Amino acid sequence: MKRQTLAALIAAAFALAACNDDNKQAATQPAGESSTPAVQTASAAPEAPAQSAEADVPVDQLPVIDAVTTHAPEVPPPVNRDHAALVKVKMETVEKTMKMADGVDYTYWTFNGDVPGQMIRVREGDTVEVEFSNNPSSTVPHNVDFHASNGTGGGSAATFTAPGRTSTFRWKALQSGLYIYHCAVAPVGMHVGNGMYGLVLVEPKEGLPKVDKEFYIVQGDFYTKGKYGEPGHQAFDMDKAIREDADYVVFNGHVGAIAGDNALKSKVGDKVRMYVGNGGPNLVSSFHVIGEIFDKVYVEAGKLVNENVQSTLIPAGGAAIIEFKTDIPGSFTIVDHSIFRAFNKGALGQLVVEGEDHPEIMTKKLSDNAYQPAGGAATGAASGASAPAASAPAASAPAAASGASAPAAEGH
Ligand SMILES: [Cu+2]
Repeated sequence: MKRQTLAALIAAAFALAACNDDNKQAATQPAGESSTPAVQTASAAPEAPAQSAEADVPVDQLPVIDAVTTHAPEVPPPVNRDHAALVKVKMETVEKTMKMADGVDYTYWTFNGDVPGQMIRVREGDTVEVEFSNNPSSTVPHNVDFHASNGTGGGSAATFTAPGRTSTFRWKALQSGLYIYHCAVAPVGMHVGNGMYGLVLVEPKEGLPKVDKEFYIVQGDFYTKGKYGEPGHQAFDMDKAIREDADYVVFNGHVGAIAGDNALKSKVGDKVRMYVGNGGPNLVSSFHVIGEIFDKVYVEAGKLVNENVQSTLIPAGGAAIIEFKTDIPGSFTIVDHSIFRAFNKGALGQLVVEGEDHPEIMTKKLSDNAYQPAGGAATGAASGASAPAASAPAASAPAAASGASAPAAEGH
């Protein structure tokens, strides 16, 4: 079954690659909606043409903006516009050897030099012009499929680009949401499995509510010849990938990318928004922050909002927008709650929250005494030496360094 699927994908990708005249420019389509005035003040963007409605502004009359793109975990600033624009985005595919974990190197295939690729933020109704370059040092062609677009292959035929070439194409952001983009050159699973994915946020016309902190996180699974933590340069293992037998499951491409010195940071009382994607190629994420309840989840990054969520599913090739207020200080461990992935395969990060303590929300341990079952003698010795380690913060030991024997001390 998997092999049949792979064969179908390969066939589809070749068909797309051969179909270069399929490059329809969705920009000519009418937006079909009147504008909703934004509450924000105007940005430094060029003045929009005077208009009472946004529909039917020809693409050559749109103001032109160079996209502000960011490497994870940074998020581009809010769009702050009340009109459509032609947003120019530069993407470069680079094959690059980087650290997967301590002592472990891997030759990633990247958009703009890291995994995930840079985050792109546009507004519903914008036309996005992509200048897509494949670095001359690349060994294979690459392309990009924008899940945020409507059109055959998400632009994969239009952007199919040999090493040392540059392609451009345009697509119109018809629908708001948070969307994966990924390479779709055959074998697709290998390109995605080597790290070729990132996120596009298409803000609704009225913008998103203001928050204090925003973070960009993408989970991915990796398949290496050696097992987890085996030192040296590790090659991609196609057989393990087909079996979905991941050696590494990580946030932002590398073990420890958002843990330890790289932990995410906020303050008590902050409203935090996480833009979380899952590049796959195979595994569905049970995304969870230990010690936090998600106040809001934009389910599958669409318009459905769920509240008071503990863990949210993020499909491979999908995303979620997660919001919560930080109530008390501490280190909040970010995991895929398919929990061996967190403590044995790398899917572990931290949000470190600083500020005033609030013991009315959660106390520290108030007492630790010998346990005396009803009618029985006291068991256990004096407190202290026998105290369990379970209260130690899990955050102190990212799986990055400690490998397969990562600690069990984890409090929910
Ligand atoms: Cu590729």
